Amino acid sequence: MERSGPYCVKMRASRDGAHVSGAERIVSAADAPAVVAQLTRRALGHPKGVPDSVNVKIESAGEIVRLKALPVATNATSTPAEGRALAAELLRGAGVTRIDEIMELFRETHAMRGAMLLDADTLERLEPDRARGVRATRMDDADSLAKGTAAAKNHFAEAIVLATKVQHAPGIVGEICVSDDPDYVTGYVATREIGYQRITVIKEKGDPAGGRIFLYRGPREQVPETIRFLERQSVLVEDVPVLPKPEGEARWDRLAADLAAVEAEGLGRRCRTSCAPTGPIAVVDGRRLLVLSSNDYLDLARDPRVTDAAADAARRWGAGSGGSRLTTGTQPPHVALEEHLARFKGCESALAYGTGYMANVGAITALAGRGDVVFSDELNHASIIDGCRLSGATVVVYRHNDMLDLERRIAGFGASRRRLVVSDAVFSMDGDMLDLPRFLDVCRRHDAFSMIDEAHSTGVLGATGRGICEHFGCGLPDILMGTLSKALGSEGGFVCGSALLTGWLRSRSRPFIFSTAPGAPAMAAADAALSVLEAEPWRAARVRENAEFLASELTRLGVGASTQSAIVPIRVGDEREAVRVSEALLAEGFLVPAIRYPTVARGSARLRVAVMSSHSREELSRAAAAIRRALTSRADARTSALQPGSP
Ligand code: WAQ
Ligand code: MG
Repeated sequence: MERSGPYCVKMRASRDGAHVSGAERIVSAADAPAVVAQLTRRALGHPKGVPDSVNVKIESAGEIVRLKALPVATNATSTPAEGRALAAELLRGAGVTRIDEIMELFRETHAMRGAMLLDADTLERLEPDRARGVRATRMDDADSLAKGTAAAKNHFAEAIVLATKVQHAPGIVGEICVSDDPDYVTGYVATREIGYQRITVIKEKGDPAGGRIFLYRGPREQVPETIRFLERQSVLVEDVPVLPKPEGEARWDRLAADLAAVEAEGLGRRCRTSCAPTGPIAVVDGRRLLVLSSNDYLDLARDPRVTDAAADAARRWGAGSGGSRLTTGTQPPHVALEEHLARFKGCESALAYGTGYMANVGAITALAGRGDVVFSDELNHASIIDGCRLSGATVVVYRHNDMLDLERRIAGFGASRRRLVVSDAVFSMDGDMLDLPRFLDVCRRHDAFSMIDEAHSTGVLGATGRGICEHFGCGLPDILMGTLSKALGSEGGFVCGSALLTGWLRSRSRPFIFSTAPGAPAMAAADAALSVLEAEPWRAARVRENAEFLASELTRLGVGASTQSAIVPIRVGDEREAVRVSEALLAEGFLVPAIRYPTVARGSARLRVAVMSSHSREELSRAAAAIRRALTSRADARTSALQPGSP
């Protein structure tokens, strides 16, 4: 049977041929990609400087010996002389006497990448290559994965692992170590008997000299075996103590460990900078990428009619609003946009918010409180979930788009409590559509407030892009929430409904009341985008046609895909696999982020492909082919685990 792992992963970063940083780990095959990513990040972000070359090597660990960490003690010294005197005293306990002469040899360890291997009694040097020295390698903290980068970055833990391995090498009777970091004045002495004895000050601050001396006692014939053990034997060290950091810094270590654990699961997030206007082309690290994940569905964010409106508004009304809507923040563009939104959606009134997230939280918390009940679809967006949680109401989650389940659950609560039912109109990570007519019917029959989130349906659904109500030709919900940040190419959110509803929100919705009003440029841009959409309703039809075309191309290629909106989800399942596929697509020039927990349930990671009205058929065909290739190329790219940004 084929054996896979464990593996030694070694990283070495250099600049102009000189060593900058290095690290090594012993990990399972499954963890190797994440560890490669972690070590690569460490190399690229090392405080000692930016490397021009990073080598990462993965080799089979072979047989592994497990050792218990040496016991650790910290000895506070206040001067280097005091530290060296203490080192001498500690080594004398191991029968090493010529300490002063040994300390003198640290003059020569400075340029060595490895340690000096010294006969403890004759002080004869035993390394085959004196310039390099002997390197202890193939070792790791047995729990390093669980401890994450905090442990990996920690000199202390690494030194204990090394010292433990060294003291178990045949013939070794002691070690003395001085860091080569000019700012790190702590060193240690180690023997099997006294363990790892830290010496807080063993050299002068600013002194770049440092090194390691391994002390050997035994027959010369045995030296090669000692070196083999140090350089070739894989060792995992158990129970490595956690660093006693300078007082008051443990909170950051714990946070770093928590973050590292998140990253090791394939759940780390990054932001990727695109140096291009919002639109179907992104420029990342100098490479042009076809964007297949934008919510700027109608390609309006860079439309000159929209950007001119924003620029004009900035010049006329200012960049920011200067206050809450209720104090000084309401300007004519706010009022104009709200009137336009209400007309567009066929409602009496509308209210703008700074973001869609705030609109959801603001509406739900204003309409439901302690004693009330909110019914929420299990796949609703995080901002709805957060609104429900913040409201303090009883939250009842019903099965996705299952109106029978909803009805059954509503019927279980008496009409004496205020009831609100909330659902996405188009579900953001699945792209499917709410059964709105039945949803409204259930709400009406049970006298419950109906609320829908039109973030992904405004500008996309309906003959003229007015959204899900236009699509179904049905009535309106009580509360219609939407965003200015997606198809409308601007930023912000809104709530539409009756004048009574917006009047209530104006007086009761905390995110509306207690945030600075969005700036006039964002309001004017959204207003202009609405006008573009009214003049060019073909954009909405085009985005749907594009999504259907992409889904049919994928299906033709054997990749399961369907859509009811601009969103075409492609299920992958495993988080790290989704990251890998996303990266493979990136390498081919397509920007499709991997969507992972907590955005979707664990184990249901996916690619969220979203099309724009301006994508060409040719671009979508190429994308479909690339997606297929990326999904089927799993073996080749397995070792790469850089994490793309994703919500
Ligand atoms: N094998 C043998 N020698 C090594 C190795 C190795 N794997 N790695 C480093 N050395 C030698 C090399 O000459 C370096 O210049 C020298 O050791 C010091 O290495 O708070 O940071 O990586 O308890 O600078 C010890 C105190 C810190 C930690 C040690 O060593 C604590 C440290 P550095
Ligand atoms: Mg160092």
